[in-house]
Amino acid sequence: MKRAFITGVTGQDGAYLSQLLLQKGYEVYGLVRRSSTVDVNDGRLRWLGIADRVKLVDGNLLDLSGLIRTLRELKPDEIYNLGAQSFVRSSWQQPILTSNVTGLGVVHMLEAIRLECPTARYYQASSSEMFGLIQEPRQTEKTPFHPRSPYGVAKVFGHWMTVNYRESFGLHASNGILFNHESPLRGLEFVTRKVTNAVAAIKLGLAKEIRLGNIDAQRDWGHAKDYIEAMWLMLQQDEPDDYVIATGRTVSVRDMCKVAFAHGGLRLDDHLVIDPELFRPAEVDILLGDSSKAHAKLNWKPRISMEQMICEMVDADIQRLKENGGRNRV
Ligand code: NDP
Ligand code: GDR
Repeated sequence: MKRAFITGVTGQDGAYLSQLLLQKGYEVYGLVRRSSTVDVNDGRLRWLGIADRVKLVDGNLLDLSGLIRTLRELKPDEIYNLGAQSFVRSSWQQPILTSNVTGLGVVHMLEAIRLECPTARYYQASSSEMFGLIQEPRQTEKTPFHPRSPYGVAKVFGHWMTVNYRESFGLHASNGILFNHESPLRGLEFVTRKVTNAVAAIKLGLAKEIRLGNIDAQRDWGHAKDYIEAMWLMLQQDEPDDYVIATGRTVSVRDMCKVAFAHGGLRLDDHLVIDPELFRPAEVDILLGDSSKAHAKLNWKPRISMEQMICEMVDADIQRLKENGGRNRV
């Protein structure tokens, strides 16, 4: 039985990846941060019905000694570093924390692996935010980076550290440069989920409006379930490498909203308020990925369209709001 260790196991991708690995017969361990509340933050794992099958380990990406001890004990075959301060907007509020967790946290993982399990295979969650102010209309593995937020800068650091440990120490370390991917388990602060949750709330009479920032921004949106398969595929290759994972189609926030509102039988213009407070100090205007390499080498292709995904998210939010008395917990 193969053993996997996932940081960020309580997040969107960590939950779906745990599910996939359990289906494949892996033993799955996940890192969780201590919190002062009684409940473990395992709502997503519970939503998928796998909370009792994932073994949670207390720790933090900021704590190198803990990571070393954990890897010494577990000796995992595969390690997926999904943990991060992942909300771009917060990274201007907390640039130092973001640099430490999202950037330096990667070096902590790489050092712990080098010391304790150098033959383990490592996945680093790189991001299309590294392209930022895009240098080419379609971004590939070769497109130069120009990050536009402290988050993007921290991801560039983690990306190159992963390349460096591969080249310096021969680690089987791969970067997945994933474009935006969403699902019913997406955090409520990200724009797709904010919109689908608002559509559900408006439809149920619990809210009247949604406040958004720059709705002209364009993103290449895919489904998390498709994207976590690419993570796993990267670690099954004989040689480590870096891959862009994207759908190859870009859609504005405005058009994504229209899909969500139409699915709820509502009109966006009746409920939208543009709030200047929600604009970012620097914006990533457009992203469009080219994942030809992943298609050729991993035989990976996305299956779920943006429209299917947004409708699934609206339906899930309506159901959850009904079940939870108007409050969404996952
Ligand atoms: P989420 O924000 O849903 O999850 C982030 C996870 O990181 C949570 O489990 C969180 O724990 C954990 N975490 C945060 N800080 C620490 C810390 N100091 N130590 C240990 N764990 C920590 O992110 P996603 O699942 O959406 O994304 C997964 C990864 O992929 C992230 O690295 C993200 O930056 C990256 N990425 C995501 C994309 C996307 O579109 N979703 C695209 C490209 C890259 P807790 O539950 O306690 O908060
Ligand atoms: P992003 O995702 O920054 O691309 O990072 P997010 O959904 O936060 O923003 C997408 C775009 O929508 C615009 N926008 C708003 N965004 C939010 N969150 N809330 C709003 O009210 C709003 N109004 C307009 C934003 O300005 C932006 O242009 C995500 C994260 O998952 C990262 O961790 C990951 O690396 C990248 O995707 C790829």
